[in-house]
Amino acid sequence: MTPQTCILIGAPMDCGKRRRGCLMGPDAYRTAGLAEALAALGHKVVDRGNLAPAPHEADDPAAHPHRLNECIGWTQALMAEAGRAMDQGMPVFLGGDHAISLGSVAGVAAHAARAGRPQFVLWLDAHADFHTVATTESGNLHGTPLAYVTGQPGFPGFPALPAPIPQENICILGLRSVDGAERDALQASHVARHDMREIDETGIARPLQAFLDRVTAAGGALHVSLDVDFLDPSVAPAVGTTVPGGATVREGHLVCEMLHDSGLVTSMDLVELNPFLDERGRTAQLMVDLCASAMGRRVFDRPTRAFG
Ligand code: 4U7
Ligand code: MN
Ligand code: MN
Ligand code: MN
Repeated sequence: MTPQTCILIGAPMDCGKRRRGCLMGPDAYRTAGLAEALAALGHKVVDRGNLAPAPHEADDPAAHPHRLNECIGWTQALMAEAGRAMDQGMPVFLGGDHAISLGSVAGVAAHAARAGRPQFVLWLDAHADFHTVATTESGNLHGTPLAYVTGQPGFPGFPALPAPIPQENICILGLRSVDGAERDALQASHVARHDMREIDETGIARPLQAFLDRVTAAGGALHVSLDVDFLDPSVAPAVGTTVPGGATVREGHLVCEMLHDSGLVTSMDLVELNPFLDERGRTAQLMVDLCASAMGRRVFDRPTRAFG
């Protein structure tokens, strides 16, 4: 395994939805031993502490969408930080709700474009997060980052995207809650999407390996965005948007182990953890363990890959 410089970036962003608590996420990952787990694998770990949003206009708490200006301020701060961190190592963005990815993904994509590399994104989530500010019914912007980073219109006030990500460079795994507007937009798109029914039928390794093979063939940079609700709520209860029928612990680890073996991952988000809803830290611990698998933790070395 190639040792990396892992740059932990706390993003205690809580404005992407109404239920509060994701602002405690970064400290829960620290408490669960994320830095120590990565260091034990031989990586250098730099904890940058927590970011704050760029200065922004105050939000009307009753406005739709919810806390738009604060989300824009966070997006600006995260985009800038993502570019800086990519120059120094592998950023691991510690959410915060999934609205952090408006900035983290836009920022790493801009960096990849400057380096002349195509950006790919693996989205591990029960939801598609493919609403625009115009289509979101809930007004919760944590349901919008994939539409923003692929350059869909309908994000007034957000930073212009220097490098929108081509739809065909996105793969969503774990889907089981998709709204009507998202379904229509996704079906008309080139986003690769695999719902839980398909994962039940084929296993999770097959669609993942097909995507990783495409990233390899393109020489791409790969950002992985792991939403807690990708996992089944019985094993990962600390999330506001639980949807039954999610990935098992082993499916989560297999994805992360395959990601490590691919050698493709250049940046990562851990999002939507709400420690206020956790049971004795078990969800925070599982997310740390999954991140460790993605960074090389394994039981045995494998001379040959079991799948592919
Ligand atoms: B998450 C939802 F209506 N689609 O728009 C919405 F179901 O980052 C949920 O994936 C969004 O957790 C979930 O509010 C956002 C809802
Ligand atoms: Mn650079
Ligand atoms: Mn999400
Ligand atoms: Mn989700």
